[in-house]
Amino acid sequence: MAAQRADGAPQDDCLFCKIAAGQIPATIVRETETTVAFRDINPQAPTHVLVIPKAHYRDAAELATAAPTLAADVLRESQAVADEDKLESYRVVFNTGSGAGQTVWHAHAHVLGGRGMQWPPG
Ligand code: IU
Repeated sequence: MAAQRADGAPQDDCLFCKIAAGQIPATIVRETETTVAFRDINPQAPTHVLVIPKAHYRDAAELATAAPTLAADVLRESQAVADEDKLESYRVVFNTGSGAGQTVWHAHAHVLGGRGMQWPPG
């Protein structure tokens, strides 16, 4: 049976869908018609903001395949967050899959900045 095509519909059991809908509080730093950016509850840098599409896609790969314009919105908003926090340089991370550390299955960009960064990341 073919996998069901991702359509961005909200998922009842998704925390980030609830944040996007305003049903769960978050420290929101930016909002557009298609995206929300909010501070991570467990920050790993002075700036640690998550940028999410309001529509539900399980990870960055699914988002990019099913809704490439929306994926571009997420990247554009990552730059806007960096501008707001006056970051000259910053890192954007999409943990994709549990082996890479993904724990929330709604696509999100981590925007990290305000301190020195190591390469390679851990
Ligand atoms: P990950 O890439 O899926 O591991 O990132 C999930 C992030 O979501 C992680 O950094 C958490 O601290 C963050 N987070 C949050 O900001 N608010 C929440 O209610 C929950 C997780 I659950």
